[in-house]
Amino acid sequence: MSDHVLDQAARLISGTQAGAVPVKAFFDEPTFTVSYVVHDPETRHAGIIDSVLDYDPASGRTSFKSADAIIAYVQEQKLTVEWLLETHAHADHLSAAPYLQGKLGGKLAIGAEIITVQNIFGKLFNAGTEFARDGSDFDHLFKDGDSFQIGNLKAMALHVPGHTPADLAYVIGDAVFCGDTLFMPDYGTARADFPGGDARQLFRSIRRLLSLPERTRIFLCHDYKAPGRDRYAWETTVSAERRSNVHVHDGITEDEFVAMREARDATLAMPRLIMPSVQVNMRGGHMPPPENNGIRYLKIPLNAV
Ligand SMILES: N[C@@H](CCC(=O)N[C@@H](CS)C(=O)NCC(=O)O)C(=O)O
Ligand SMILES: [Fe+2]
Repeated sequence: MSDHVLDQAARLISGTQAGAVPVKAFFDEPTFTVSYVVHDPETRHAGIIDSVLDYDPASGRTSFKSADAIIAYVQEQKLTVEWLLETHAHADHLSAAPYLQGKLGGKLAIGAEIITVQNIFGKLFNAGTEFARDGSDFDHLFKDGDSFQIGNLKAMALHVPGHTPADLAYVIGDAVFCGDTLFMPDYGTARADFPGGDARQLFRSIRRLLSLPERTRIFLCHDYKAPGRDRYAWETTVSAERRSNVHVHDGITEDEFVAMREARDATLAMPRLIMPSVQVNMRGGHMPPPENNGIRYLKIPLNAV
């Protein structure tokens, strides 16, 4: 089946010199999340991908050490932030995008299917009518194949649903920020059992990414290490994933993947921060409105997930 969007992404990657796009990673060990700053060396315009707001669930306190490290890098490198890009509404950490936007500017973007996710979680958290569920908590919604620029750098959004309905991968030069689809070859793939998740869709999204040029650099959203590996890692290539990803290397069929993924997902506990994360991230990282005492609260639905 021809896939014009993917052909266009492949051309973008092939037309970028290897290593020409600087990518800086920030690893948050409490949530195993990797955030990135990617920039155009000519204009020094930048994008920040999947930032983390520090959150202590015991005290209900938010803090900014992780986000401030990104701000320090942006300032030291004299970058102008053009985009705050979310690969999806994360279920394991709160997004720092609104905090970063307040300090650095930039447009906050996510996939257009976020509206589906907002409806699912808006219902679960019984959000009031102040929660619009139309994507307006974000500045921009990307659809599959949408092009954009970071300075003079060419970039594209690819819709890669499965982990959640709204997942995007961002192709920026020869770098692909794949969100929660692939993990390191020795760890495998993301889970597909969150509300709206689908293992079959995830397989198709992953195989689509793996048909990009072999040398494509892939930057992951998480690393949990893997049995026998004692260091975190978050950068791989299409070639390495096709050769050796334990869940989806070349030759694994869709049915084999789905059976494996569903069996494995049945053994996984919910992420430690799922409840705070989804009710904040469905609002683009904004906190729920304050109650009449001026305090903002997060809810926990009992026996509902
Ligand atoms: N232990 C982690 C697990 C987080 C988790 O479930 N991560 C998702 C991505 S949001 C995943 O795909 N995990 C795959 C796995 O744990 O094998 C936590 O509590 O935060
Ligand atoms: Fe995720």
